Amino acid sequence: MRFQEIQIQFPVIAGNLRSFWVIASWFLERSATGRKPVPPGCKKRDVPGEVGVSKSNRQVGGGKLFSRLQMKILFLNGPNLNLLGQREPEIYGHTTLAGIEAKVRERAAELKVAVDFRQSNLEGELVGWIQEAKGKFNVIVINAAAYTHTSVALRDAISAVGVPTIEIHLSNVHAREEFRHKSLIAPVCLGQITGFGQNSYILALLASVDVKVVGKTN
Ligand code: CA2
Repeated sequence: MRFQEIQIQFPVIAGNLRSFWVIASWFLERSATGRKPVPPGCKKRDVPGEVGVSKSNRQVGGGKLFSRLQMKILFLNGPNLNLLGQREPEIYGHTTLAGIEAKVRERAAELKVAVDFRQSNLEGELVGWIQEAKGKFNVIVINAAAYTHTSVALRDAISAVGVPTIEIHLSNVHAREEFRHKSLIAPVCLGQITGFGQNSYILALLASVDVKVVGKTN
């Protein structure tokens, strides 16, 4: 190759090298972070998986970024809900808690969100799970069962961690005994879904996916 030819070829070679480097660094960033980086020439809002999630919602706890694909919802169930389907079907239906969990997981898979589903008869264990949710879950959905009406500890935990929380009930607590009308956790929750049987869980899942306003993000 003569000197003149090299001079002509150089911009072409340099251009190809630049393109190669842009593509290579996109792949490197993707494998290092496990997330899809913004493709060259695209704006951040064009990236699939970022759609529909506000900045505040992605920035939950510990500076971690969550995309819609990675959204995590913690379902907590309080005392005696492990007995569902075995007693009082006229109030709570015939479905077991495992049956409800299966329905929630099915719908969550369609919505491409991750769920964790837990039950405890112990107030302290529920408090512990709420505390640990900070930075790990975007939303908590809680059927606190009888603790709804009695537990200052649950209310304080929900208030302290600042993870958006939705209160749910299978039965319509407002149509039952007066002591069930009062919820100690309602004032620190985003909202309450009550009286739709197992659909209360599905409605809460749908509401969770659209939660955009996040209080504290530490
Ligand atoms: O309607 C709900 O989801 C409740 O949270 C259920 C609680 C009750 O204390 C709340 O007022 C409303 C009771 C959960 C106990 O579930 C049982 C299931 C089968 C048999 C006995 C209790």
